[in-house]
Amino acid sequence: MITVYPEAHELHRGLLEPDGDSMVRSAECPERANNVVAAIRQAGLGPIVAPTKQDDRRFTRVHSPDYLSFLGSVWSEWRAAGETGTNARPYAFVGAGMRQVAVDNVFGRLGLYAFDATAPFVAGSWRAIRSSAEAALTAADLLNNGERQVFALCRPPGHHATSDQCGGYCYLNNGAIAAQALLDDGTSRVAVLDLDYHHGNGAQAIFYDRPNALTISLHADPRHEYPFFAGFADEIGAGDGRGYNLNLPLPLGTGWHDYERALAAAIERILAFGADAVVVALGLDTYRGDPTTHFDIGAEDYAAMGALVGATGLPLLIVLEGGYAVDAIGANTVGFLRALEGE
Ligand code: SP5
Ligand code: ZN
Repeated sequence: MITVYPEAHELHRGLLEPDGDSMVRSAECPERANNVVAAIRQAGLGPIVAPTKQDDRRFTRVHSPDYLSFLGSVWSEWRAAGETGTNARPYAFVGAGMRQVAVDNVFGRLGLYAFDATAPFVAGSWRAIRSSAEAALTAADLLNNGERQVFALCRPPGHHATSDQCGGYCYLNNGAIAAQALLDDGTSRVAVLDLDYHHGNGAQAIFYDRPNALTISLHADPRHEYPFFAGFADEIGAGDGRGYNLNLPLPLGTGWHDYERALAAAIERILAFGADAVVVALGLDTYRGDPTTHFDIGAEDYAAMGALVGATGLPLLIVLEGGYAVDAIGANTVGFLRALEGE
């Protein structure tokens, strides 16, 4: 299996997140992707290639042009405003009844284009963000050229990003951009299967009214877990897309036995839909050793998970999402990917 690895991810470093009264090192750190690529190399999983340069137009199939331009300029605008820190982040958001308007002030725009405070910008962020999405697009092109399974080792992750907002460590929705590219280049029906611990609110929102993109997410129940305000079972799609979004919220503490049943239901729906390709948003934060989450999936279960997904026999584009047990993320990812190929 080919891995597309955007080494520019390392420029997105030194990220901070709020914890209690302090700002601490973000759980979303460069060591995550470094450990995954090292494990893939060590396992001899296949070639590791760099992403190819991509035109903005492939991003704006999913994201608004004004949001894309914000991502490219926010760091320098924030510095130009006299800020001297290392992490640019919003402190004000658009509340209910307020104006959703792109104002001149950079803090206003930071708040407009974000839904939470955990997607900060550092000096190198934009190059890393762009490169991560380019990895997903490169993987889509490889799939279109006949590869059956491709892994986009994306960092930063993407599945929380909507058409015009960052949040949850995500900026561009790598998986949705790849799914749209597949549709644009000849795939009739694409499924996005989100296996991250957190609800895949980004792809859900982006494809909510579309019947040719089936979005499915298995995740911790939003009544108890981030992102809190999306991911409920009654979100089924709208308009022409009604019936083409499936949320499978699971209780905190869910282990492989119950996860497997939900995954089997998801796969059944994908096959009934008649998907021509599947984008898998692979989060390794379902792992029982993850320091930020509350599922009970063991290291050995990732092989069973991969085998179930691989048994669909469909072309698969795997994008990396979360996973914060830095020392285990490599082995867990390789466990999943190896089993996909039916090894
Ligand atoms: C891609 C992905 O997995 N994003 C997950 C984002 C979840 N963010 C949770 C942030 C938790 C903040 N820490 C709260 C500390 C309370 N003591
Ligand atoms: Zn997650």
